[in-house]
Amino acid sequence: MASKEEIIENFKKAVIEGNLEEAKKWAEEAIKAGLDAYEVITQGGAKAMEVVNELYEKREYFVPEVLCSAVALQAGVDILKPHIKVEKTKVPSKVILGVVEGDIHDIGKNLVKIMLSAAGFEVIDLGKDVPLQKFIEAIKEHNAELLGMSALMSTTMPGMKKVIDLLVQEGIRDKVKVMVGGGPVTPEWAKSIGADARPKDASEAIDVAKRLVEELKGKKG
Ligand code: B12
Repeated sequence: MASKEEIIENFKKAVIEGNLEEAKKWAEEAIKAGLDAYEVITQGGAKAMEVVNELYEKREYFVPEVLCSAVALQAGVDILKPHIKVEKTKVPSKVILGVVEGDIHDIGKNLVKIMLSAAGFEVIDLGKDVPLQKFIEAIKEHNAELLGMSALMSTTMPGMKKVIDLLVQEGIRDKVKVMVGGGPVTPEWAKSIGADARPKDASEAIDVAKRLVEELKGKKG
């Protein structure tokens, strides 16, 4: 049987090459070998996307190749996700999640959804390219405690600020905690737009979500 390192490396290679069948095969091997599913996703899948990005920036890869890698990663994640184990939250809450308008990069957002759901949060996923007003409507409709927004492009990031401004305008900013994330979103920028937190990845999002909900409930008494 292949070692842990070999399995992760082979999964990573399959994602870089956009090889769907190999990605599925090595995700299954990882399960059979009893590896930590989240570690395989991050050390294999997310690391692979960093390499894909380098190849894209060097103009060795173009959008179709990047898309094949994204599809291969997603297929692997689908196999691995039922095996992710995380500690459940003591304060189950509703989270509205989505990728802001103009942006269709949803791999990161989907990972955040998988992790928060595994931790016992009720995730209402609005998907990608979400019209900004829709975030506000969903928060009101579901009476959600948390909002998570994702943006992978510098051109779409400002949408997050618009949503936070809309929350203020609607008088509901103090009813919901806001987490933002995605490659170009820095903690400084998150702070500057009035977000409550910018977890660096899907795993950190769990602890941050738990803390924010506790803060919110504490405030409500
Ligand atoms: C895969 C990919 C694609 C795929 C997306 C497939 C999909 N279903 O998502 C495809 C091929 C479709 C694509 C298209 C395009 N892409 Co693209 N893409 C990428 C790439 C290589 C990887 C992104 C990724 O999936 N990473 C892996 C995941 C796991 O990481 P992540 O998304 O960062 O998420 C983690 C954290 O950020 C965080 N997180 C993310 N969201 C959230 C939300 C919350 C609430 C929290 C708490 C945390 C959190 O947790 C996640 C998991 O741990 C990036 C490169 C990069 N550096 O990001 C370019 C990149 C984002 N793309 C880029 C571009 C330019 C495009 C296109 C315009 C190309 C074109 N000419 O058509 C289009 C845009 C289409 C659109 N309107 O959105 C640029 C953006 C540049 C900019 N302006 O900022 C990048 C940076 C590439 C580059 N170096 O130029 N792309």
